[in-house]
Amino acid sequence: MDEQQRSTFLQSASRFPPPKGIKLYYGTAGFRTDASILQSTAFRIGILAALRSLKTGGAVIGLMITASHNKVSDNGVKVADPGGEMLTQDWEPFADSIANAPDPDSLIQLIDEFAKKEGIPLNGTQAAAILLGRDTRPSGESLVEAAKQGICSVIGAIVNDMGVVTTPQLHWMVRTRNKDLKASASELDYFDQVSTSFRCLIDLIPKKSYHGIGKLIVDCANGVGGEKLQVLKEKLNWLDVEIRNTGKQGILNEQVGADYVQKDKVAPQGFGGPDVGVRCASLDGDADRLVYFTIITKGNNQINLVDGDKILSLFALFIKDQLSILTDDTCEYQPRVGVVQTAYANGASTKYLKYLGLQVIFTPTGVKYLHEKAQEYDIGIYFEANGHGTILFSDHFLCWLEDRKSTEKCLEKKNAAKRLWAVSKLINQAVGDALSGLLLVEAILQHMGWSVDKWNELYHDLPSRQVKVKVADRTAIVTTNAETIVQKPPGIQEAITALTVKYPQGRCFVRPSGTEDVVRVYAEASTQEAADELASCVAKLVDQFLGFHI
Ligand code: G16
Repeated sequence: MDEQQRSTFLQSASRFPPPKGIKLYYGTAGFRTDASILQSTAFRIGILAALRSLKTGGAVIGLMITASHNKVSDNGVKVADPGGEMLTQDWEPFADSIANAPDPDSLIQLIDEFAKKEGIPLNGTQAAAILLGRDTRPSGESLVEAAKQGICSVIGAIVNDMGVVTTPQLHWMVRTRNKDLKASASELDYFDQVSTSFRCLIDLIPKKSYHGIGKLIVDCANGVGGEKLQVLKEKLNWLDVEIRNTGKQGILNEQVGADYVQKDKVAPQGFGGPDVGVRCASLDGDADRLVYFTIITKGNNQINLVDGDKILSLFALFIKDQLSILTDDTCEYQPRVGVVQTAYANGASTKYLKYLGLQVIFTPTGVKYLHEKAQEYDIGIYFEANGHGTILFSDHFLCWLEDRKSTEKCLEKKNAAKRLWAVSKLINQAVGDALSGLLLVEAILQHMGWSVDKWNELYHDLPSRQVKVKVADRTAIVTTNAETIVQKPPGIQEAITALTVKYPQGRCFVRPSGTEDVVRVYAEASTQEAADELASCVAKLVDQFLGFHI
């Protein structure tokens, strides 16, 4: 690094001292913790984003300030790589080390060493471009400012602040700017693309199977999704959607949103008796997760949950149907379809997907792992049970599809090709996106003429329960085998297995959360009582091994 760069770093870094006595980790989805201690992290990850752009030949890199489903007082910093996907895992150790560097001198030394090792020019000869976005958290503005100072301390880096956007919108803009070389790919372009492709799918519904499927009510977690869904509603002239929990009154993610609905299996605040039987959906705080539900009876908040596994199954079924119209055994090219899940996937969903003849692969929790796996297929569909997921299409498949779309003589086949093409444009191929996912669910339900109940009947979930346990140090838990087995501390896995085998169809695992300071426990069994009991016994076990009393 040259002298000018060194002194610029020195000056700006001294304004952002790291919090004392706290170790920061790059977790499941970037850094996430109480917003009050994140200023130095935002600044330093701003530098990292600029370095990443330099390393990738000046590609646009995204930096999002969000803590997604976490409570409003938390915030977070995550980086989007040139394809719009999460930052390459190779750079996570560097992110950890610069976030924890105790002073400006050690920070600059780490940057210098890393830049040399990676061959990153730090002499102002190359330009770097960063897109910045944030969710609606009150702490977002000052963290964006800190990130900007980090970015601009790298000589030659240019920052473009997109303001308040959903996380998937920012990832989409990064991907589109790099992939389609659309220098200006903006939020407006995002809305245009998803609404046009949604309309295209609706126009392709064979008239005989077209049924109105009634009203949809969407809980927006009091986050950014509310105002963005309103834009889509107006663009689509879509009168049958009611938007609730837009943040004008309630608190972000507090008893609202996809995480609350999926984990607690209850209706969010603002929903009640009059909504019984109506198709409802929940987004999370930054609109990267989506689940559906219906309220069962008046007078309590019990729901039928239609989670990420069911969304995955619906998408997989639709894609499989369209592919079977388009190809037969004589076809030279047989696209490879892969489905990616995590240990949280309900056992019944995996069984159903295998029954459809699909290949199912498991990865650890975190879209960074699922996305990477899904990229290995012509069509890779990934979803976490919590509603985070998307569909990826290979370039090779899209070329083939484009050709079929224009040359196909048979109308039915041509339309199947057009549908798959529209799906590839509607779905956000950068990352899981609640808004584009919701439009795809709505289009498929209309295509099938299905109610939400009919959709929910695809298979019956095994009863399950998730609980969180506060422990002294969650990193003491080390897992393996896509997080299904605990390696450390010794003895705990044997104890979990001994409890699990007592329950018919029992399955249970524990893992440290990468976004909250807790250990998560998941249990499945043949009855709800059994799943609840197993989860609670294993939670006690975790507390015995790792609780504060030790
Ligand atoms: C993030 C990740 C998801 C992950 C979730 C929970 O979601 O993007 O892939 O499933 O955290 O992670 P953990 O169980 O490690 O806390 P979000 O919506 O919060 O960004």
